[in-house]
Amino acid sequence: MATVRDATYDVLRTLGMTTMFGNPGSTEEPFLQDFPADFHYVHALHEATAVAMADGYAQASGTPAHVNLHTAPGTGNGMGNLVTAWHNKTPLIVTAGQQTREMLLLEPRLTSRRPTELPQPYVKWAYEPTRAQDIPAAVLRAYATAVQPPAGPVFLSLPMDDWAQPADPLPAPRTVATRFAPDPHRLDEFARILTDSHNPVLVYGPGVDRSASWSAAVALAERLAAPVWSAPAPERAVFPEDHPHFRGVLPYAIGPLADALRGHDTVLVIGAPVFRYYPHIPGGHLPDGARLLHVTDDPDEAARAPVGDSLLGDPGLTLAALIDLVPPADRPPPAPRDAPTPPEITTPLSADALFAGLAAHWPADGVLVQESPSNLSALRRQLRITRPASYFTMASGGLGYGLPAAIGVALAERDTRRGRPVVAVIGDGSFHYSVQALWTAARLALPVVVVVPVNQQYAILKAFAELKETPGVPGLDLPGLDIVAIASGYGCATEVIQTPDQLGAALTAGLRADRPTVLPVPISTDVPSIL
Ligand SMILES: Cc1ncc(C[n+]2csc(CCOP(=O)(O)OP(=O)(O)O)c2C)c(N)n1
Repeated sequence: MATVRDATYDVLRTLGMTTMFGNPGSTEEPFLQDFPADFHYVHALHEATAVAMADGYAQASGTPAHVNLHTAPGTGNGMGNLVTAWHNKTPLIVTAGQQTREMLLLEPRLTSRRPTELPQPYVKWAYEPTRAQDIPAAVLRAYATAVQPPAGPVFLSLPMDDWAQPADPLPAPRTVATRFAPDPHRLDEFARILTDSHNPVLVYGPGVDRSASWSAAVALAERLAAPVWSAPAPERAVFPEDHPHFRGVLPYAIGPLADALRGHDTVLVIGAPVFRYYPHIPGGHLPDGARLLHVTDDPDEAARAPVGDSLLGDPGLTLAALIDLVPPADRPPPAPRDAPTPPEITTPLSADALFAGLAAHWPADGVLVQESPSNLSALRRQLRITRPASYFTMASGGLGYGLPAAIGVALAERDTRRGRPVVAVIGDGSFHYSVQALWTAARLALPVVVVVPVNQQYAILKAFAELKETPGVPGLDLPGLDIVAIASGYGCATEVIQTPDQLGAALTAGLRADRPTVLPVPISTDVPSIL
């Protein structure tokens, strides 16, 4: 007779979810027993790593991913990257074990006390099935919830004595749509406002990349002869950054962002919140005389925008519809940006010189995953992303995402047979939050290259303290960390890099290797400004 366990694996097969990221515990063992040969268990040494690897895998493969965590403590360990998955809008099914139903009343060791509350508010749905027989259908419902807009993580708490129970007949497979079109009347209004504008500007957000609509984004910009900004602090790149219309990434503070948009009468934001700010620098949200139009597939994002008029719709479908509705503008296109200035080569290297070196040796189809807080401006200034789905970082501000996410991306590149090279740039502080991910990469023989700019400090926090005039904060320096020893301990190739040429050679070798490569690069300890 089929068990709940058999039926659940069948449902996961039907959904194409045969890769499972996790870290096992006793409450998961009855589910994981006799692990089916057609499934791949990706063993993470810590739950933060499991969640972020799954997130990277889901984003790069374009399909939801499954993470299996250990009851309350494992869910707790995974929580930081669950916050990130929520902000990243990554569809994840997170399952966690639960103690035996027969003992739950007396709360034995490893009981998750209020399992559906624990991951809140960073899941779209959290459920512990009332009956063991409901697990397979709950997985189907979890999937449908995770993939519908706005996509995001969902959570199931699964008691360990449910798996051997006899199953009900398998639930009927069903599908749901993952995009919806904008209201045509409101879209007409938006198109009319854009057509009547004298100097519109486009602000594209990660939703444009998630909906695979770079070509429509370019077509609308060219039709409107409008400059294009990336929305602030984006978790994905949104537009070819070598296109003459591209202006860069907007600053993530109220006043400076409005200053960057000065002179425009209409600001069209597609696929982003209005706006993702970080330090509080007061001012108007928009320059005087500007009107904001907002397109998002997230009703909450539409509701919390402080200014502008919103329209719900998939970014790609909305872009395609707008292109048909606006006539070509009768004005000259914006002038291209200046090329980045070649930085001076110093010892140690400046962040700009390091990233110019990286750009000089960048593989054409390379994928960049970054978590390099204070050096992000230098990285984005020197290395321009020119292809879709090739830049990933966390939307949340929570560290410990980038390194494991890069490994999830690299695994997806292998599993989809696309095989793009993956390079992570991870600050020497950020490196340590989920560092065990390196072991998984080594076990999987993934040729990820991790470049670590070493400034031996939490530089961005020093910059923030300067901006906010809060001197004397402890815990901002990082002396005495031996990245080479740590990386080799986890099974990686590793080498300290001093010059751009050395970096080029190590990058080429690392991307051809049969294991990960970690390249610490000592850089200047100057603290860049926060904006
Ligand atoms: C989980 C988590 N803990 C702490 C922080 C606070 N924080 C933000 S940036 C940062 C320092 C990052 O250091 P590093 O990666 O070396 O980058 P740098 O600022 O030096 O460029 C810290 C600790 C955070 N964002 N997330």
